[in-house]
Amino acid sequence: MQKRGGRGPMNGEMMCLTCGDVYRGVDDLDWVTPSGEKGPPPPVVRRHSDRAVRRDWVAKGYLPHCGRGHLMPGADGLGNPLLVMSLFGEKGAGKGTLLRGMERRLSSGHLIPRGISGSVRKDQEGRFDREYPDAPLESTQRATEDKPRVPIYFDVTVADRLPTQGAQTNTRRIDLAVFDTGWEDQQTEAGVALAAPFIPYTDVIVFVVPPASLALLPPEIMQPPGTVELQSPTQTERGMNVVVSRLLDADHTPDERRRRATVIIALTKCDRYVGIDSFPSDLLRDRDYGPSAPPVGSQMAAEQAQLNAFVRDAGGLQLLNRAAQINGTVSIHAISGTGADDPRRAPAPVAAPNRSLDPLVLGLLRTGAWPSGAAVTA
Ligand SMILES: Nc1nc2c(ncn2[C@@H]2O[C@H](COP(=O)(O)OP(=O)(O)OP(=O)(O)O)[C@@H](O)[C@H]2O)c(=O)[nH]1
Ligand SMILES: [Mg+2]
Ligand SMILES: [Zn+2]
Repeated sequence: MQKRGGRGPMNGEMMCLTCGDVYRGVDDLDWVTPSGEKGPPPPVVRRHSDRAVRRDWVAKGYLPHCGRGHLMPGADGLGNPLLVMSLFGEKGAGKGTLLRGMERRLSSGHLIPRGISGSVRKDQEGRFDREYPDAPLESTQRATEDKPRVPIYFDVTVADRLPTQGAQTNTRRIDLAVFDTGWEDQQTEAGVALAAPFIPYTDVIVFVVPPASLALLPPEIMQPPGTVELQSPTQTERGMNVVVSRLLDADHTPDERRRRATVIIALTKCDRYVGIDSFPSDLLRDRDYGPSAPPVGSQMAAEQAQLNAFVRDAGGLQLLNRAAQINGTVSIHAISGTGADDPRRAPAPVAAPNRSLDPLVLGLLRTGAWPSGAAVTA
């Protein structure tokens, strides 16, 4: 979790996560409204009378941009902590539907009983509606070195206690930046540094692994009749290798990596596993976020042994080992019902779309941004 903006090489510096350019402070960024009107950097409040100036500035809706015009985090110039989440995975793996599922459930208040709320940042709503409509998703546009990926920003608010605890709650605001990478970002190791400078600065690394990436599953589950899956186990592993080597090459000590990144394998399209004995069928039900449910961290921890065995049996040991090279710990999550085999149809009836919140929730938990998540049993 980063104090403000992308973490630069020196304290207090900000990096544009899209192009990698580093800035010394908010005064060095370009502040521009969504309609293109340029303005001053956020005014500092020293005296009472400065408050009105600041209110006017906020009302204008200036957004920070790097010198190349890439949108940067921190809409209100207040320097909320930044959580960066990146989804990696092959074409058609289910990244977009996972992100859409997360957004729908976050913004409709699924996590409010646990003290978390949020939605796509105001200026991102139009873009999000275009790229992630309720209709079948288009394949996400590939990023290139000339046109690197700009993340989608969310506003997230986290309370330090559960609403049921009665006592006064303090809330903190977090800027969430999500990179939906598209498979292209991982094509070559040389290209990846240019097209995806954000990789080493990612707090929550999500490898999206669909059935077609798991070689020992029955063929009709990897690829049900009538579907065309573009993923393959070797290609998935290759993509993961590129991301992992980029992380290991980056200028972090192993200790920094351990402290920083939450590494997740998100198994997608798990509704296909409904008849497989070794798949824990409990995970095909929505996660319980109700006030009397066990702490979410304990729920997730309790699922790991079975999921680990399932992934091994299904031929995914290499993927587990590779992901574990980042910092020794991988958390596996089962997501189903965010889409359907035939995208024109409704998702499978046996499905747990609210598990698309898992990467965000685990990321908040691991960074310590969500104190109430770990400690509290309601
Ligand atoms: N059965 C099933 N299919 C799903 C699920 N989630 C997604 N799909 C299907 O998987 C296909 C690809 O989903 P996307 O989310 O567009 O995949 P992507 O990783 O964003 O792909 P690119 O943008 O091309 O990189 C679509 O046809 C979805 O309907 C699921 O939970 N279950
Ligand atoms: Mg996509
Ligand atoms: Zn930039």
